[in-house]
Amino acid sequence: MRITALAGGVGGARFLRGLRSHLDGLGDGPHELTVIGNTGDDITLFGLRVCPDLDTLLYTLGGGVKESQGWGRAGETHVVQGELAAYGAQPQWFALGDRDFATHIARSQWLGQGRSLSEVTALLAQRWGLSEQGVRLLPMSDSPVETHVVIDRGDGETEAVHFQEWWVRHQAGVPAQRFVALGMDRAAAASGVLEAIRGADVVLLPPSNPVVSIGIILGVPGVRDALRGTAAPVVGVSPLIAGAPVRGHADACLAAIGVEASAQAVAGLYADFLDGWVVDPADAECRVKGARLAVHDGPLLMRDVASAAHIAGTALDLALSLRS
Ligand code: FO1
Repeated sequence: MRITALAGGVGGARFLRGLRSHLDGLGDGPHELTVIGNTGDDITLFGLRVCPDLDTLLYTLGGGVKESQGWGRAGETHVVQGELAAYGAQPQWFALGDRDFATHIARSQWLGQGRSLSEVTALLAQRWGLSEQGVRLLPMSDSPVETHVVIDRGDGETEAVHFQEWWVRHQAGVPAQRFVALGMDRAAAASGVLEAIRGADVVLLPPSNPVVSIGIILGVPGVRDALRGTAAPVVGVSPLIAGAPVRGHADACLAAIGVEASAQAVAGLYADFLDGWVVDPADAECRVKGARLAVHDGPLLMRDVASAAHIAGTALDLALSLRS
């Protein structure tokens, strides 16, 4: 079975690790999983290109992630960061560990040699054994797209800051007026992205942030049309439970675009292509025009691989029921 997923950071990575586990349990492989990763979070720091969502997907699927925080490397140290701070090098609000730095150095070296982000991502994925798992990780685009956030400075002025500064330095605590995906007007879908959507047997939307992760991928030219046109059922998993995000600041992001923080409202953002929607029992009364609802038979919380696998199984079963 060819499965394609659009994914952001921690929620997307944990869901896909669960999906891999669920597919292994089915024992009827091989299944090809193509993951289209959000690159709107990407940022250049200390002259290095950092791709937080792609790295979170690599580390989580590859078994190297720091489990308690969902991003960054397990067993990490921060010697280099301490030395940078000693020199007063900025910024210091974004934690970069020594092992993580190697990823950014390798990526920046290969990009500097003229390789595309897709090629670089494939090289990094080799080290993490993704192809052995039948997983192909594609950036949504090979040209740079950066999400910036227009915030109120408080003195009546507005200011645009990089998404990571809003997300990490301000912890999304400063009201966001709107999000701007810089570079999207010049971005083309990376090779294989649109084909992976059109040629899939199933398309899944993990419980990633609907505004700054899934929403950014949907902004890549051709992606939304491919989702509308694919013969594959498109099934998503709600990132909200009873109006609250499972983690992160999805509610602050939804408020910024004037959308209610509910499972129903998020499904409404995908209404033009969504065929199925998986919700927590607390949201059983959710109604989505044109999409079939599956109420998960337990909390929609991915506490561990097993619970993520169970949720992925619910989403996959809903998709397969929509195919037949
Ligand atoms: N998130 C934080 O809350 N604080 C950090 O200092 C931080 C550093 C960081 C470094 C590398 C990386 O790949 C991710 C990092 N994240 C950090 C997470 C990141 O901001 C978010 O996971 C995504 O960008 C949003 O999905």
